Amino acid sequence: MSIGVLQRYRELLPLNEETPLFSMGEGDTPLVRSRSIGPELGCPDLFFKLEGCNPTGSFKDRGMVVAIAKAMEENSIGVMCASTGNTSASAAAYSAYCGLAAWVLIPKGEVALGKLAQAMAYGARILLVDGNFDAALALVREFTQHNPITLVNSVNPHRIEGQKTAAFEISDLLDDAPDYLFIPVGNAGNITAYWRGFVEYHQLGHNDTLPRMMGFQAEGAAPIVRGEPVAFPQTIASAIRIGNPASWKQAERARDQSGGVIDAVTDDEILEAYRMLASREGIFGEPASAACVAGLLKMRRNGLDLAGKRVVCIITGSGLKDPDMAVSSAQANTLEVKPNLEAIEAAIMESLPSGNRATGH
Ligand code: AN7
Repeated sequence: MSIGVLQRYRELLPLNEETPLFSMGEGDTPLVRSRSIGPELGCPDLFFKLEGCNPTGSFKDRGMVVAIAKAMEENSIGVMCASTGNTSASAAAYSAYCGLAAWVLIPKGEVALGKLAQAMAYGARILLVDGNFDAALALVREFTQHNPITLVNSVNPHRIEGQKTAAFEISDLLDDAPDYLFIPVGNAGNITAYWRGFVEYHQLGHNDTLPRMMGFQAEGAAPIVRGEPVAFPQTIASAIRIGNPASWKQAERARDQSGGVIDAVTDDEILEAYRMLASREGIFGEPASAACVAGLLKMRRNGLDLAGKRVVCIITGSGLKDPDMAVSSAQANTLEVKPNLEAIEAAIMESLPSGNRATGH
């Protein structure tokens, strides 16, 4: 049986005797050493934390298990969230497991297909809002203030508490904090959670050091970088298409206290990192996740010295969440062939790396 976040970090979470302890297998995700990008950047100690390996395919499950356990403890009848997709998938799954009702508000036409499919399959009530994520979150905050339904967006402090456990796992595996933590920023809950986790582990004496927090927004949805809300956020990375992050101030604090940065990367840079991660590392993250790798490549280009540094990139969600993006961004890898051996041989010869062609037969 999976131990899960609640039991494993019981002492470091806001739990009591009344809180039910359960797990769908969240947490304890892989930390994989880079074999290609790291060495190329002069950074042999580059690691990817694969949060897509959580039960619903994103980091949200770490926080959701705590938020839902607390909702159960408080005898809540149901939960509600606004979402660019992953929060809704996670809320829907954990609610199904616990027998709670779930209502999710989703910006109509802006959520990746896999995430919508999950929320539907898990039986959540889906309200398609003719507006963006920020508008949907404002509605959920307002509604849950006046109704006995638990808000499970990251403005619910239990979400942040659960998500901080990823920082504990990284620290345990590396025997200290890394030098740099690269992470995508949308509503800014996760960067807040990681910073809290590292600070707590430091205060407890488990870590000697603290990482620099390196957060990356998409250029068309970069309110923290610009210093003002973005009314109509735009980016291909739909998970982080957010114009007015709820944890804005906490993210700035994490940046400033850690001596880090919050910067922006373009959609082209995100797509380049997205393809590179999958085709050269075998790690299929979603576009929003690739934003932090794009950020790493950008910082390196701008002269950041990574020699001797330990660097972790948080791959926040699975690439399978957004199949349309995967297919459209790798079209060139498919080839139609006639169903005969000659056609197959011709196609293979055509696509062999040029050095191997002579020895192909
Ligand atoms: C894959 O699901 O906001 O900065 O509603 O799905 O903590 O918001 C998702 C955000 C990064 C940004 N990577 O994290 C939602 C939602 C992925 C994400 C982020 C999200 P935060």
